[in-house]
Amino acid sequence: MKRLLTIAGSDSGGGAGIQADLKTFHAFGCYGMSVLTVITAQNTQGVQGVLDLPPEFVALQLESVVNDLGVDAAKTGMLSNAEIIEALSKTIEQFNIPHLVVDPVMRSKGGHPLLQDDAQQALMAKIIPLAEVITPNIPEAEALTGMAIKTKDDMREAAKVMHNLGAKNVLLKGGHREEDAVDILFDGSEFTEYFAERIRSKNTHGTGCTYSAAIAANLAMGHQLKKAISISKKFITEAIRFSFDLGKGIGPLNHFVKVD
Ligand code: PXL
Repeated sequence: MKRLLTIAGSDSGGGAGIQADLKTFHAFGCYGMSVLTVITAQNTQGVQGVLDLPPEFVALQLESVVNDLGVDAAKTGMLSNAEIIEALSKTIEQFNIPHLVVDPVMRSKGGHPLLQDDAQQALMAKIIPLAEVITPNIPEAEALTGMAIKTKDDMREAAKVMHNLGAKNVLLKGGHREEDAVDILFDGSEFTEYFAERIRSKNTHGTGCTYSAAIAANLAMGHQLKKAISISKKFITEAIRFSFDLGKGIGPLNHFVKVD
């Protein structure tokens, strides 16, 4: 059984963060492990509080997991501050974690900041260069590149700029654009596009977390990146299609869906 690790924040509401990642690993038949960076007090209506864990304790969790169980692939989600990023980057490098998927999480769906402003530089300098693939959405890509991204050409240009930050591959997700929700992968030489029908649902909490966790799981299972992304895209599309109303706000995806 493949051993999957999420390095991310806890969402007490169970829809995003560590909880979404573990549900996704499970859906793909993988063994899930977690390194918590922060604990959020959160529900479908928003984030009521964030408690950052001490950076050395974040790194200690990673050491504990790697030293005993081992890791076949990992993903990062909410990293919150520069000190946590610094501590993690050292440990990730030291242990040579394979198949690292970096979701450069910056804000919750409701707009709550999940990465401190001064931590973006650390994310770019210390974590993104370690990634096999990064999975920014449009607002995150705009923050990482300083560009305004409106058209598909803008997306391609931004993907190139982000590739120069040192990630081996960049998957720029188009879900925030109004027209076609196409995602674009840039591997340093060519572009690949991923289409999916746009499903209108208010229950999309944890979509980015679930997508990046699914990519990590499929990489661990031996799929090439392009295949890992197409399977994962199908998975989130179905998970959104069968998402459900829970709580009064943005409800969760359905992680029980099956894709082949
Ligand atoms: O979807 C980004 C995200 C990541 N991690 C945690 C979150 C959220 C969004 O709410 O709460 C812990």
